[in-house]
Amino acid sequence: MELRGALIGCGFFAANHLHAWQDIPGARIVALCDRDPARLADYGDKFGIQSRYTDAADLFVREKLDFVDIATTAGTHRLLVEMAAQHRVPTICQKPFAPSMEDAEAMVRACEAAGIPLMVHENFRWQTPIQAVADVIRSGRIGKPFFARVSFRSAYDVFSGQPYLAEGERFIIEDLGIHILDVARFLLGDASRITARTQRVNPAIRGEDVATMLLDHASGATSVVDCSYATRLATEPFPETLVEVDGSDGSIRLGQGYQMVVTSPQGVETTDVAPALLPWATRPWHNIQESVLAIQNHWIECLRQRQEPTTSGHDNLKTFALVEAAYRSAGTGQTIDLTNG
Ligand code: NAD
Ligand code: 89V
Repeated sequence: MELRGALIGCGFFAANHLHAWQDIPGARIVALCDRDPARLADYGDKFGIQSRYTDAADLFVREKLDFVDIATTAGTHRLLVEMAAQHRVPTICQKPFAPSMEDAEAMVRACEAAGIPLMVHENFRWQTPIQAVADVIRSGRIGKPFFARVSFRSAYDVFSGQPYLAEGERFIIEDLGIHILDVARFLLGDASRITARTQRVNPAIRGEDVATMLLDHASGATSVVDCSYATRLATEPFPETLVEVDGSDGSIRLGQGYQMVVTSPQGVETTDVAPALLPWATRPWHNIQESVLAIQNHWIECLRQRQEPTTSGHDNLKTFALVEAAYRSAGTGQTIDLTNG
């Protein structure tokens, strides 16, 4: 049976969702919603979707849906997720999940009470190179990981496509660090403590554009998560996340250009873990674009198998708690303990 979805929020990033939905057999976006009629018309025409709404409340009343994909910015997530829960429509919500922990927890509660699945579109861990690193860790080839560095440093102009990123009081941890912290959790497990420092180098924006974070993981491992949009490099790496993992028996280095070097008792192996360039993708975004297809495929599989998505709302509360704690640490200079509430 074909699964019928609706997409809310026809902005900058939603084009990737819509392209990816077209590539997923057995699922179809049957309706679109955006409060901006021009954007609604543009995406409706481009993707051949005739059912269009400027008011999400109308969409939920009039459409018979198997899921909804919310691709608006964080300020509207709670309202829309609670609306979906009220209509018992399984929901995907873009990151950042919410502007506050209170909102994030309320959304998880609303979906649990309605008995519907909720997945946060936290796609970075679904990138091909990140999955490749996780596969090596899982294989046991490098032994027990005791250290990781997960690093995203760039000077790419993200503000031209997403002008709101220059306007918020918070920037890099909330928008980008959230992905990188999630990757650290994905690779090394949950964190118990975090220490963070932030800087603003670009005077034209309001929030911080550099963040350096130190995490203690429950496993005993330590990680450094560092993010910058103020780093000019010989070859611009956007949007590559670089990873180093040291284990008791070896190491992994995911370097720029999507090259992964694994050193283990079996020797040294270099693998090209570059993402595919999907027909609708454009460099340098293709790594992220491929992960959109991967996470949406995962959602459909989970819906069909009645399984909890790996980045469920419940799981994402832990990534969101790291974001909140990082800002608290940067503000106070203190290490924040995540184990006591
Ligand atoms: P955008 O501002 O370009 O688009 C948001 C759209 O939502 C706008 O067209 C707006 O009119 C519409 N909208 C807002 N409130 C609405 C409502 N109540 N009902 C209907 N429509 C509404 O934003 P964007 O850059 O596309 O980002 C959207 C989200 O995607 C953000 O949360 C952002 O952080 C996230 N994002 C994720 C990734 C990723 O890789 N996961 C990449 C980029 C952006
Ligand atoms: O993935 C994101 O959320 C984007 C970007 C990669 C530009 O930070 O906002």
